[in-house]
Amino acid sequence: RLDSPPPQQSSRRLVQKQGPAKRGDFEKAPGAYTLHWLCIGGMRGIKCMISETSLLDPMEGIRYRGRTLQECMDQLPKAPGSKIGLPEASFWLLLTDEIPTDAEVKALNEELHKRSALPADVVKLIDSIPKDTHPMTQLAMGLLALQPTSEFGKAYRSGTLKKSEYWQVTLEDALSLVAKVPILAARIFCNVFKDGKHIPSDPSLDWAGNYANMLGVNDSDKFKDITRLYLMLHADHEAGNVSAHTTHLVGSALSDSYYSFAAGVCGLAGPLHGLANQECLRWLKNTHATLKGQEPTVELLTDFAKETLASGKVIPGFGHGVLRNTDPRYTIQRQFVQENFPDDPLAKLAEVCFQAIPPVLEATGKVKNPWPNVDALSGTCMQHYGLDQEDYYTVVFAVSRALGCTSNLVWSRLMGLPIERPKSVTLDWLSKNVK
Ligand code: FCX
Repeated sequence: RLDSPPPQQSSRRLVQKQGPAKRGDFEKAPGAYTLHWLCIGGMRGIKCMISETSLLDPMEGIRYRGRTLQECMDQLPKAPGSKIGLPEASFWLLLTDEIPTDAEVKALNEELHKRSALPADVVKLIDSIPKDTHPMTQLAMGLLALQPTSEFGKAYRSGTLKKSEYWQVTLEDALSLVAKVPILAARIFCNVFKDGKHIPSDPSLDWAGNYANMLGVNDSDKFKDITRLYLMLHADHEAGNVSAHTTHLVGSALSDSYYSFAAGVCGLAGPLHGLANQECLRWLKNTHATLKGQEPTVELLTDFAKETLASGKVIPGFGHGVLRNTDPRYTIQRQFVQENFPDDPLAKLAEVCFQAIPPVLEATGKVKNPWPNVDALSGTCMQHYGLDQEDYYTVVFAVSRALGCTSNLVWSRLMGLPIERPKSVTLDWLSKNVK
């Protein structure tokens, strides 16, 4: 029975006591599971969606169209002098299952630049938002303000759009949304953190390099590179994560790409998902300040981690709903850190966290994956180059996630997927109907 759960226990822990509810075992022995677990366990492991663009393996991490992130890094076209696979090339890959040539990425970039201007009314709206509104709220508002530009919305309203043509106008929207989102995001940054001084878009730059440039915090090639890396690594993480799933769910009602991705962005703003990178840098900065110049050690960091757990909080940047290993996105960022700024104080601290935190989480006996995820380092990388306004970090994540979420919408329309409508039950139904 689920009645009167002790308040200190999560519903999942209570359910776990009742059956063999160990994640991953569902595939091996579905009959051994109770419906309790499926309904209350956050739907882990239930295969119920199609995502053509990427697939997440618990041990080796995400593959974009069958390619590991390292393979993407090696194979995707690069900006002159850079070693980072371009994120807009990964957009092409996610959409088409093909690695684009240099000429194709150049053409894509030209197309994106052509579509990138924000309508004057959207600029006016963004500029009028109070500066203390969280940047993610501003981003969601900006995306909704762009919704009237949706080609899908206009074509659907005209009454002449056939089902077989949905994907084409959705592709138009995907291209325009991806083109506009860095311009919108940079405008929000400069309004909030740069007294409204804006740097114009530079059509000679690639999609991510131009975004980095418009932020106006650092004009070095290294900052452009870390931005390219960030945007390439965060582009897609199959369809079950909150932002991708929300975008897909809302899109399944034939809401256009702007409505759908704005909803996904609201999900990304949650601290258990995209906001974890902001929370993680905050945690590192607080720990660094508390150390008052002492060299971080595994012993000290173990104590800090235990204190965080004891205060009832999660340790941001660690754990994952699917991964059961160190996130390869973390590993690739760590390599960048070690090649470029191993002596940065927060990078050194993050390195000690890598040793200290997993054993603390393992010792709880409940954390399925004690290893670091992408958020454990992404903020550390950005702050090194001067982007240290952690409230803004999830916006950078969102700019990247636009690539995967909009690609998925195009494929949902291509496959003619129906509206999503799973079944819910009540606690009373559960207690009466499960073994
Ligand atoms: N610190 C403390 N407790 C943690 C933890 C962490 N880093 N990770 C998991 N746990 C706890 C859970 O809160 C849960 O406790 P409960 O049963 O008392 O509710 C228990 O361990 C089992 O959770 P688990 O099955 O391992 O993990 P979930 O799939 O439920 O949750 C997230 C996965 C990512 C939400 C969880 O690990 C977490 O909160 N991590 C910290 C926040 C974070 O880094 N999020 C970013 C994830 C990712 F990269 C992204 O989506 O962007």
